[in-house]
Amino acid sequence: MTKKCIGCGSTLQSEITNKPGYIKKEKYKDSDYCERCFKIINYGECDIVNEIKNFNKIIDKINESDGTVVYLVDLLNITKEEIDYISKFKKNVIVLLTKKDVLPKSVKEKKLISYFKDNYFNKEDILCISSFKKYNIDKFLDLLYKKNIKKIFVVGFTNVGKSTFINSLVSAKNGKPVITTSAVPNTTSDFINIEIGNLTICDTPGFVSENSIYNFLKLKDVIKLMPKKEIKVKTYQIKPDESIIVDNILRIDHIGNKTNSFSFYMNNNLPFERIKIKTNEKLKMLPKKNIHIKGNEDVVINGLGFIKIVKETDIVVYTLDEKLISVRNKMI
Ligand SMILES: Nc1nc2c(ncn2[C@@H]2O[C@H](COP(=O)(O)OP(=O)(O)OP(=O)(O)O)[C@@H](O)[C@H]2O)c(=O)[nH]1
Ligand SMILES: [Mg+2]
Repeated sequence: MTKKCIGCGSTLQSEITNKPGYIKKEKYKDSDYCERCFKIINYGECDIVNEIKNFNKIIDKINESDGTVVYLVDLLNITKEEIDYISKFKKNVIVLLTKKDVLPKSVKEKKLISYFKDNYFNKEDILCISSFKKYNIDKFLDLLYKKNIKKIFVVGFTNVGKSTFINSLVSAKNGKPVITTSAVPNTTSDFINIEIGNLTICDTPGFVSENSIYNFLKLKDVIKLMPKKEIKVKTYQIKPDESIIVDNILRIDHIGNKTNSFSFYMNNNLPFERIKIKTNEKLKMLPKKNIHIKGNEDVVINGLGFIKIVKETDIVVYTLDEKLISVRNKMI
């Protein structure tokens, strides 16, 4: 009989070391976890298992089953591509905006939800959550109860926090959380079914986008960039001939003609530097994009965070790849 890893859902196997589910032959009988999950749980590290997934197959499987889709979106990394995926599900969808704890406390849930509805997806059932702070976990369980929902599929792009959320649901019901969670892309590699009381929760492998920062940086550097605590917003009044450099991954040249306010929502530990455009060539070898800002917009750098710019102006953004850059109405 085949056995599954309780951490990532893959079928345990002792044949191919760099495929999901690998476990040494002698450990197969007594292990609940594959070697990769064991390394993540005990040492917080692992190699990325390269497995091209057929996401349409995953979506078809969910569409053919009974149950409600719970679609998770990381508040710090909302992308249009991600939102477009929601319409692939031909069933009821509840949207959860995750990792509320990394946004400043002053940002109200109501405001975030109406922003999301106005700009992305107008659905009734949207909640902000934080699995780390146990925020709205009970409210979500109440919602399921009120709607008489007995089975949910927790879906979304990789690293939005699906497995962490499921573990917090299990904990809220006094169960033992066992699913592996990590900043490694595709931590969950197959469907995992968990029963709590009369609710069945199905964890699913996250979708991976070609626009993801994982395609342009080493894993340890992506992890370094992820905000882990409440962001302390850095606001600069930038003159027309000035530029801001963030670590070795972002340069924004302000080429407008009036001083403007730039607020950076990013990991607190990142080093910032203000320079003169003309006399400093730093990071100019990176791919660049010229952007006209209409005012009250965010420039989003996928995987890094976003920059709110108050007044109309022109900027040049240098970063790892053009695909990471997008502009939207200001969120906050
Ligand atoms: N700040 C914060 N980080 C979180 C929260 N939930 C999850 N994370 C972090 O986000 C990363 C991804 O979490 P996972 O739960 O493994 O994400 P996933 O969506 O299951 O990812 P895949 O299995 O790869 O699809 C981990 O580093 C988590 O610690 C949260 O509520 N707040
Ligand atoms: Mg997962």
